[in-house]
Formats: sequence, C-alpha cells, structure tokens
Amino acid sequence: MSDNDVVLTPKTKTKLKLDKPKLYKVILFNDDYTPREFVVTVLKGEFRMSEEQAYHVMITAHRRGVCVVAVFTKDVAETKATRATEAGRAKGYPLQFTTEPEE
Ligand code: TYC
Repeated sequence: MSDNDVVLTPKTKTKLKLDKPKLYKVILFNDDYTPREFVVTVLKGEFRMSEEQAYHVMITAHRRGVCVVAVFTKDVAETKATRATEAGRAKGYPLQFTTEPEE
C-alpha cells in the first residue's frame, strides 16, 4: 500500500434507540343509572380533574355516549380505568371505563 492510499474504516457505532411508549386512551361510557354527580366525583378523584373539566367530560359522555377522558401509558391507563369502574361497582352503578390504544 503506498503512502497516499486512503484507508476507510466503517463506522460501527451502535446507537441505542428507545421507542417512545405507546399511549392508551381511557374511554368513559354513558349509562342510564349512574348519577351525574357521582361520575364527576370519580373523574375528579381518579383523573385529577377540576370540577369544570370533570363536568365537561361527564356531560360529553352523557350526550354523545362516550368521551375520551385522558391518555396515558398502558399500565397507568389500565389501572385508572379499572379503579374508576370499580368505584362505580362498589356503589352498585354500571359506570364503565375502558382503554384503547391510540393510532
Ligand atoms: N346518563 C347518566 C344520568 O343521566 C349520567 C352519566 C353521565 C352516566 C356520563 C355515565 O359516563 C356517564 N344519570
């Protein structure tokens, strides 16, 4: 090899790329039995909403049938949906929260 030959060394640096965690929506369903004020109380307690935010979400579910409450990582969404649904069940109400992945 002569002195002016160029030697190219391939770069082999490995970059650790972490995918951002997939997010899940918590969905609230309307029903004919759960009192409005109870829905508002659960939304405030489990989702840390103000009275106004909670009322808005409750009345949207009441009028349209469903409402997206908030978006979280999978574990947090499932835990909150389960706890909120359980709070209704404990009072004998059919209040339902579910989760679904964001597109
Ligand atoms: N529809 C209920 C009523 O009229 C109130 C309600 C609102 C229940 C929203 C569930 O997700 C809900 N008492």
